Amino acid sequence: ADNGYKLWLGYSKVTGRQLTDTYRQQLRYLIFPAASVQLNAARAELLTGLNAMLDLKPAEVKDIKGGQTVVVGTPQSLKALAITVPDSIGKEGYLIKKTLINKNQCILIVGNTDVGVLYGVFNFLKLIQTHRSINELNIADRPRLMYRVLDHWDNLNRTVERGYAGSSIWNWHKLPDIIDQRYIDYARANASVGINGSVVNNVNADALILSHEYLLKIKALADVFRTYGIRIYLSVKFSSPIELGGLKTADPLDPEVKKWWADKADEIYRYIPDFGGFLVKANSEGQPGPQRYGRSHADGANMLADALGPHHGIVMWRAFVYDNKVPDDRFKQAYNEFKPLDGKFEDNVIIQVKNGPIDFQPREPFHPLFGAMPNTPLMMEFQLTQEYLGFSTHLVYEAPLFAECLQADTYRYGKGTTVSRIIKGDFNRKLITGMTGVANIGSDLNWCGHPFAQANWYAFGRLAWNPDQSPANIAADWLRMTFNNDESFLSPVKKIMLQSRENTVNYMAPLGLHHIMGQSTHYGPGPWVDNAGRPDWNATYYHRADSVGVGFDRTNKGSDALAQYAPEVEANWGNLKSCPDEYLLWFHHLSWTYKMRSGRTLWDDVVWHYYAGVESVKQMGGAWDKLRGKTDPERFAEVKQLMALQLKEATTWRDACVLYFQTFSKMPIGPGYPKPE
Ligand code: GCW
Repeated sequence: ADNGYKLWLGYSKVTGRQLTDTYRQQLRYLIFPAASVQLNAARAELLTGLNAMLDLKPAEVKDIKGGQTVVVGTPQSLKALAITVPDSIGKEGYLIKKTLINKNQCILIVGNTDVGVLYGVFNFLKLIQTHRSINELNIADRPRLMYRVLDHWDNLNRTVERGYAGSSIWNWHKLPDIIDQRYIDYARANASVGINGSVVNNVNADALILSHEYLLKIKALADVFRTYGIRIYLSVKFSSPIELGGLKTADPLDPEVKKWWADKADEIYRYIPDFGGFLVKANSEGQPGPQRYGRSHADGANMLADALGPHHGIVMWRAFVYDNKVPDDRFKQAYNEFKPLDGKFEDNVIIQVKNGPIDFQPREPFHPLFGAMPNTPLMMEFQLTQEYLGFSTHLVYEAPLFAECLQADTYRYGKGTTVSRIIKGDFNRKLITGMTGVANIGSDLNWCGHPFAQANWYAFGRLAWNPDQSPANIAADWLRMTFNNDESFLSPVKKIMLQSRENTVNYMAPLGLHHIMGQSTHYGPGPWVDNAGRPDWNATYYHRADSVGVGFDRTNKGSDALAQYAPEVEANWGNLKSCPDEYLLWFHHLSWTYKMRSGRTLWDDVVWHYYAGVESVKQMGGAWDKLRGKTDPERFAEVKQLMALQLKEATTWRDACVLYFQTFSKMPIGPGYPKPE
């Protein structure tokens, strides 16, 4: 076993004589003229995959003779065959189709562009990896979002902020001379799910990244990524003109500052003609920004957009802003600052909004900015690295969390205005679109620390390609490609994955509790944190437990954050009769004796959820134990150990939280529950 290094591209041998034969029969000849680097990469991938899975080397031919030919390319690369590709699949889409050419049975894998072909090849390989039939094929697919980007919070000293999978995969010391095979495999994995952008450095950016020396290193990475259709982006520090350029100010309206950025952009594009653009965290958590000069986010973003615009680069400007000097509910700040700027951003600016209003908690309501800025492109920001989900020791499949947000109804243009439709630009076709995921990748042999954390990288790519896919289908594909196609393995493990996020919500922060984790590490429980240095880092700020009850009143009797949503959403979550249990304590302060839908008191329900969470981790461990022998012994043992550790930690979460909240409720832990350990 490769211990997970090959991710979902392990291309394990297809077993079963019948299946192998039907594949082999249909893949005897190959027409794949490859004049570009991307087509070459696609061709190499196809040959590697077929060889590994089927021991097959299709005979490469120039024209169709013997039938059973796979024909791969674009209308240009396949000129001699006069292939047409519909415009409807766009620049990055592909077609996989069974067809007759000169009366011969062929499988066509075609796109309008080389990168479309690359995506087509990966998806064709996926059919074989997942043991699907290729007897009848008629697949047309295209990405629904334009920018599908991974954000690495990687520092230049190779530490990774909130990274739990070793150190940074970028070896800045050895770049640009040494191209690690990891860079290539990283790019392959991304391309296989359609990710087309990578921000390689931390949003808490170092100005050094824009120095000449680093730009040469960036160029070396860009050259690798390009082969796989991936553009490189950089996080930039707003004060770079001061730190790097020696200017006195970074005021976005200052002509010298503008010129400095424009010159810098010109320099970057000299090395990297397809450079993607900048990601900016400004005026947030101590980062410099335009507000330091009395300017707005729009002033700052537009200045950078002007520098990149002539080169077709974009600015991804983050809406993750909050400030302890603003006395209002932290929940409300991003909306308050950005909503008034709707329509004021240049066309090549996209605002990156975290899925929820606070910070990647185990469960958050969708961010109120989604749907509230009709004239501004909003890019979804999800977090793949499990900062608040047990790092890389807890098994948490995040696709259900992502889908919950994407399918949430904002009601901004009537019922059915899901977050997904907002970010796809359904209501304003002129907007650029995108989704980003904070990467969970590091130098660990298995890339992501936990074998199952790879699924979060995979699922992110799939949802960025098409946000409406089902977490269950994505999990099934990932399992088949990463482990095997054995139903007796797949069905219990898929069940484990699909339940895993709710389990973790239960033992960490059920019923809408949020931000009750340990201070600064964000790992274990810390509902008692109340002297973190600023109020909005205290757990007590969020749960507001007292002798009467618990929860944050965000109705119009409290902080009124609910008013930032459409009236239907406000009414739904603001009313105790309709507010789902999952969001209850996000929006309401309720007495410990409040009668829940379950019939239990709120206190008993809190206890019930914490215990149920731990119980489900126990069950998950039991289910995994039964699968010994159904996968390689290395990963089996690794996951088994991780689950045992997760159980210990879930128990700690449960006991700490239950005992802490009990100091307020002063109510007993009901009969039937084991004593906290
Ligand atoms: O989730 C929080 C993290 C910070 C992070 C910040 C952000 C990169 O705790 O470590 O900084 O959000 O998203 O900018």
